[in-house]
Amino acid sequence: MTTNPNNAPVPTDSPLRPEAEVLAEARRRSRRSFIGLGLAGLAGLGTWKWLISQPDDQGIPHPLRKVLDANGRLSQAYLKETRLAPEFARSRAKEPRVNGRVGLEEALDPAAWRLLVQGYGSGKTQEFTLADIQALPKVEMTTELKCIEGWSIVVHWAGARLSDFLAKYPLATRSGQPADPLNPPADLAPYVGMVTPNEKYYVGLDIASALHPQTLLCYEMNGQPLTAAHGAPLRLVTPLKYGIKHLKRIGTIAFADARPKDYWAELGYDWDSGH
Ligand SMILES: Nc1nc2c(c(=O)[nH]1)N[C@H]1C(S)=C(S)[C@@H](COP(=O)(O)O)O[C@H]1N2
Ligand SMILES: [Mo]
Repeated sequence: MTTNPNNAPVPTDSPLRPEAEVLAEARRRSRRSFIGLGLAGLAGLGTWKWLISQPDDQGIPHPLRKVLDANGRLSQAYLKETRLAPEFARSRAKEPRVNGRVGLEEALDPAAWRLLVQGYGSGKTQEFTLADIQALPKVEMTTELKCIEGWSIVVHWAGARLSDFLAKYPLATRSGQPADPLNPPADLAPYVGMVTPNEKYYVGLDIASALHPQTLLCYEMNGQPLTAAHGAPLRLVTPLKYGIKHLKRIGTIAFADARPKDYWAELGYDWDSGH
């Protein structure tokens, strides 16, 4: 591919790795994390001994193959994600480069901005102001922003947990029950999609990733309100996933039964894009 919508122009200090190579690595990484998740879940059910006694299928114990095939469904079944992205001393935080401006083409008036959330049950759209998000418990974390291009940077973020938002405003369930990540109701939406106000950049997340304690609706970066280029007034930060999922300038959040469309997945990257 010769075009690079993620980051044009390509900075000379950071050679862009060929996409095929990045893609292959992303696939290897995601396969590894599926295995980890599958083992954790099955061991929890006490089936580990049974599992390893089963005949191999291409070098992988037979039931594990099924786990790999069912990875998406499996991750939804285990909302208790025990893995956390590493956190760092705040003094290590740096200003990230601006990377990716798709969906940020027009100027935006922060006072006029509203977060639109389409309820899973009702299908109706509810509006929120930035003050509504800032009224939720403020969570700060210093985590690594990793880009699929091969660079990463430590950033201090502040915002509200998406899980706190969805506990207070129960828009992710058909019944209107709060979305509790530790005891999720059966009618919880399996997927979340987010798009910029102009709908040019969009990401999809499985609900387990959306309710993960480090998945934040962020309004501050390194102690300052987000700048327009970094996604003001509100962006997604989800440090177990690559930067491509960290949608800047959230316009609408909606819930879905199938994987929502995802900008970089359409260009061939791994839909989950975890690391
Ligand atoms: N709206 C929008 N959000 C986006 C992108 C984009 O092109 N448009 N690029 C993503 C990518 S690839 C990365 S690495 C991060 C970079 O965030 P930063 O610009 O704050 O460093 O934003 C992500 N969010
Ligand atoms: Mo990126």
